[in-house]
Amino acid sequence: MLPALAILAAFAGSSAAWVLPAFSPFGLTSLTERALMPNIASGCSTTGPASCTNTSAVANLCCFESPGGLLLQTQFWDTDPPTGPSNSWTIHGLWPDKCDTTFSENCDSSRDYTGVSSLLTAQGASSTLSFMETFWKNDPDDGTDEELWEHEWATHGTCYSTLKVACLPAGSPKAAEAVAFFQTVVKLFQTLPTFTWLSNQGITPSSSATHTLASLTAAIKAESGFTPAFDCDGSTLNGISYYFHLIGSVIDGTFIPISAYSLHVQGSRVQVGFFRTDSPESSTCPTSGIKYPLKTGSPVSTTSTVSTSTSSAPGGGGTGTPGTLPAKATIVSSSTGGLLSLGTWSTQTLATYTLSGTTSSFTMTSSKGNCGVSGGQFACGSGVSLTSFSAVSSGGALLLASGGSTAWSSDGVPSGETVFPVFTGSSHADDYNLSIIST
Ligand SMILES: *[C@@H]1O[C@H](CO)[C@@H](O)[C@H](O)[C@H]1NC(C)=O
Ligand SMILES: CC(=O)N[C@H]1CO[C@H](CO)[C@@H](O)[C@@H]1O
Repeated sequence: MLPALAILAAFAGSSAAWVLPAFSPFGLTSLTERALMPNIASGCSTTGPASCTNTSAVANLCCFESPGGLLLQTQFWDTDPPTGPSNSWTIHGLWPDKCDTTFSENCDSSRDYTGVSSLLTAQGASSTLSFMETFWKNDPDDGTDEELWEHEWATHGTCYSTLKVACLPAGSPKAAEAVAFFQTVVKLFQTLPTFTWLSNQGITPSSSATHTLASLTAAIKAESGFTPAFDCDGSTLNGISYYFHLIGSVIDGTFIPISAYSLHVQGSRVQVGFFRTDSPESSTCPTSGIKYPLKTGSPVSTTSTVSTSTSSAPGGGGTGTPGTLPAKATIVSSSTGGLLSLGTWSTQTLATYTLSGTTSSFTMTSSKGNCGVSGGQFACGSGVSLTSFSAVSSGGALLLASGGSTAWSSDGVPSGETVFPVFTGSSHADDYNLSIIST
């Protein structure tokens, strides 16, 4: 079996964390880790502000994706003609939307590279290439896979500020940034097993069943913790987009999942706003009667097991593997933003927390002091007494729990300078989960 298939199998069978430093692919075997390691390093810090969440201008756009800081990992479900394995969605691309959901395309024709497969092979990324050959498929009526890869790079890849040639280490080979792009897209896709997530929630392809948009959306949210946008051709499901902000560079930064809502078609692209309430999503699909057709062809094996060793991956970041408590983490809300050092909920640059203990019982501190829950409110500071927390693996995320509950809530949703205290339970107006993201 190809190593690449084994990697997917490892994902399909387990709930690997899907918020990961691009360098740290979810506890793969060391051999695979080496094979998928980017060839170049950005040198960027992993603790800066996430794209689209900064409150003042950030100068170094090699380490801060801008203006395209709203990243969409898009996938296809192509059945007519079928492409890729019968039990996996396939990669469409990774698109940089601006924070207001508009976007640019075809940003630098001088870097419209051809011969992607040769570039990947020449630059030591042949395992990325073999994965792409199975999972990044063009509609044969539209052209070859190579043509789709070239198109995705030229149309979207050239628009990333963090992938400009001037951002690369001196002496990088020509097109090294495109090689890094393909490696990152593959690694991110491997954390987003749409077929398995839907199947885990009882939604499998069928020639007769129909689904509501709400049930499809709820299924992915239950598995991943976040709301994607579905795409349809008429009433037939054919695509999905997962939304991210990015800390650092596309080369080796950390993708922070966010939820999407309120979609409408603009040209062939989807427009999206940010998910702030639990109201139903809209997308390019109708609200009901959605078909998820069978795909003919061969399945990829999901029975083989690959070590899900939780040893820290090279490249600085932890793996974020559920079951392992990171020593340093940011705490990210499933709604928007995350926690500051005083323990308040904010969309500003998140604090780094120090965690000690195990997933079943640990304590937290921030730069302000001890963290704890008192009178139902979470806070950190010099006068705060430590209380014990636990971490619950859910749908690929590691959720912060107090008293065994992963529910948290506040009296409002933060924006700009406005922050809100964080309470245990869901009794306040806006409730959310808090993911522990290794830094
Ligand atoms: C965030 O940083 C980018 C890049 O410097 C800048 O264009 C944008 O205006 C900043 N956003 C805010 C709200 O200051
Ligand atoms: C608001 C929210 O997403 N709440 C979820 C937090 O996690 C628990 C269990 O993992 C879910 O049951 C809640 O719906």
